[in-house]
Amino acid sequence: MNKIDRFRSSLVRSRSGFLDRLNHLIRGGELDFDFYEQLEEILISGDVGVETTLKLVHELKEEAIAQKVTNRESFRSLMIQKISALLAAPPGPAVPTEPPLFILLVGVNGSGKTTSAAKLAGFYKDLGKKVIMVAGDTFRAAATEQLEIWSVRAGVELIRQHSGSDSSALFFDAINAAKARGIDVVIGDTAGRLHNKYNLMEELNKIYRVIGRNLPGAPHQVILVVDATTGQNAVAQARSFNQALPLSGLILTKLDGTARGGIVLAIKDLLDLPVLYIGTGEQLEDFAPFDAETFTAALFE
Ligand SMILES: Nc1nc2c(ncn2[C@@H]2O[C@H](COP(=O)(O)OP(=O)(O)OP(=O)(O)O)[C@@H](O)[C@H]2O)c(=O)[nH]1
Ligand SMILES: [Mg+2]
Repeated sequence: MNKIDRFRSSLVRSRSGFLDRLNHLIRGGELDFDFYEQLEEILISGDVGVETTLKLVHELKEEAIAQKVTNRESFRSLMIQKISALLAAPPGPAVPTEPPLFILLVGVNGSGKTTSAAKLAGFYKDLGKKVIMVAGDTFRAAATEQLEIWSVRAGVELIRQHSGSDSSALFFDAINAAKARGIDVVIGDTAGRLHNKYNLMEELNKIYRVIGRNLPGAPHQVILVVDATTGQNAVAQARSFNQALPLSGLILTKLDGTARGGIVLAIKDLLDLPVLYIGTGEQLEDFAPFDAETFTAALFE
């Protein structure tokens, strides 16, 4: 299966939930009061969130009137355009004038950071880049072991230290190693942390500053790894992490395990943070860059 097929098949599960209801609703009929009520209810049930849903439906309603759209078939096209435009992300990461490109992964416990670090490493390796991963989760010995196993699978070198060492110091050293060896992309894993724990968020900010001190402009991309099954709490996570250090966007994991997925719309709408990649399983290949058009098309297939 290629990436798009895999993505589609993972969405099949989503389809049995709110997407089926959505597609059923917009298949035919009039645009009456009842229709808009149901549309709102379905979107909210799909994790789009109350605020974004109300705004989206209101705007769609206005556009339908302005464009004299009176049936659900034409409304469907309007909706596809609207969602695709809302989700459109700026093109790729800001590539530094000189390598390495430094990507830092952050997120709450168990969201999929370590797995995503390996997937991302594999992704860049496939593009022909020289990649290293950094085992920045120095809290737990098991975390480094886990990334070690992934680094073997991905065929990518790992920079590690004994557990309990300082994460910022490790990143600092990793940058020196990357410069010395002509590495193109450095991918940093970090320890999971709850977004409402002040000290842990402060530590993340310190890591961010130390990286920037050794490599001006870095980290070039700070990606929040979010479990798609978390639902609306993902918005709160994104907001808090974005206050600790400036996020570039998200990796949305475990899309294979949710019947919803509308959280993508909420986060982009409320925080203007794009989804950059999606995770659709536990293997290295279960990963793809997020593409707004493909995603939207798959929703309304
Ligand atoms: N189904 C599915 N499982 C995933 C995906 N991504 C990660 N997982 C699983 O989620 C669990 C946690 O993944 P990790 O990568 O260890 O998460 P983490 O954020 O590094 O966790 P901590 O370091 O403990 O904070 C593992 O069992 C992974 O196999 C995904 O896209 N789909
Ligand atoms: Mg981890």
